[in-house]
Amino acid sequence: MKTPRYLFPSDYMADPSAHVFEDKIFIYPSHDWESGIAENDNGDHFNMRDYHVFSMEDTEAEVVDHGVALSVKDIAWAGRQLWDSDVAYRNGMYYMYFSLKDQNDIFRLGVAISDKPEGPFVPQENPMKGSYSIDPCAFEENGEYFLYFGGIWGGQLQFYRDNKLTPPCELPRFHEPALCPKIAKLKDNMLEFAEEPQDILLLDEHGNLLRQGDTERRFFEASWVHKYNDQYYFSYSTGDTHLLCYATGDNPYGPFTYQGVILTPVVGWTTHHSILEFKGKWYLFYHDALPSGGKTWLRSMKMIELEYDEKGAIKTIEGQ
Ligand code: FUB
Repeated sequence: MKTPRYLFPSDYMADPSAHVFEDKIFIYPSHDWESGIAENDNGDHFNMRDYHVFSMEDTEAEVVDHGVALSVKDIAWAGRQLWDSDVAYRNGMYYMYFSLKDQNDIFRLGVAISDKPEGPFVPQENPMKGSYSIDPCAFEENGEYFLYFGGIWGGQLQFYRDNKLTPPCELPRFHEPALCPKIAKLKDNMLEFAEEPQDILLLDEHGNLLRQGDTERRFFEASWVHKYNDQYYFSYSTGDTHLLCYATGDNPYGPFTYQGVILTPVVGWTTHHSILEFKGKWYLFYHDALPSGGKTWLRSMKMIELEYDEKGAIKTIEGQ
C-alpha cells in the first residue's frame, strides 16, 4: 500500500490507535463532529462526545464500524471533550485508556473495560489516580504494561511540574528544556499507575535535552511507542509545526534520541498517528482534514505503508 487509504469516508474520525487483536486490525479513533464551538488555541473546538471502534480483516479489507463503544454521558466524572484513546489487552479483557476533561475542566485519563475488542467499554467511576493531561498510549513488553501520555497547550501538560499542578502553569522559556512526555508502569489490575509518572527524555544528536524553542523537534502531543529490530521508537507530534517525528532508545523508559520526520504536515492543524506491524509489513495510521475542506476539527482517518531503510531509519512520508 504505497498510496494512502481513507479508512472511513462516511464520518469524521481522528487520532487512530491501531492494534492487532484476534488476528484482525482494530482501530480506536477520536470521533470528530460539528459541535459549533469556535476554534481556539485551547482546542475547545475538539468537543468530542463518544468513541466508535473499527476493525478490518486485512489492510485492503472493508472497514467495519462496530458503533458507539463509550459515551461521555456514561462516564460519571465527565466534564467535556473525549480526546485521544488507546486500548491494551490482558488476560481476556480489553482496557481502553482515554483523555477527558473532568467537571473542573482539567484533563484526566480514564479507563473503561470490555471483554471484547470492539466494546462496549464500561468506564470506571473515577479517573486514574495521579493522571493528568492527554493522549494515553499503552505499550506491553514481556507481560509488563506501560502508559505514555502528555500534551501541551490545550492538553494542559504545562500546568504540571513533578506531577503536581503548579501555578503559574506556563510553558518553559525558549532556551529552556521542553516539557517531557510521561511514562508510568501499570499495576497488574491495569487500572492504576504502579509508580509516579516519569519523564521521557528526548535528546538531540549531542545528548542534550530538546529545547522549548526547537519547535520542529520538541514534544507537543500524540505519544506512540513501537519496537523494531530491538530498538524502541518513541514517535510524537510537534503540534504547532505539524510534524510527526520519532526518537529511538534501548528501553521503554528512554532516553530517546531524535532521529527524524515520519510525516510532513497534513491538511488540518493537528497530526496524530499510530504505527502497526501486520503480516510482516508496517503501517502508519493517521488523519488529515482534506475531506472536510481543511476544517481542523473534522478529520478523516487514513493509513499508508511505512518503510525503514537498512539502518532502521523510518523513510519520511509526504503528508500532502
Ligand atoms: O483529537 C483531540 C486532540 O487533537 C488529540 O488528543 C490530540 O493529540 C490532537 O490530535
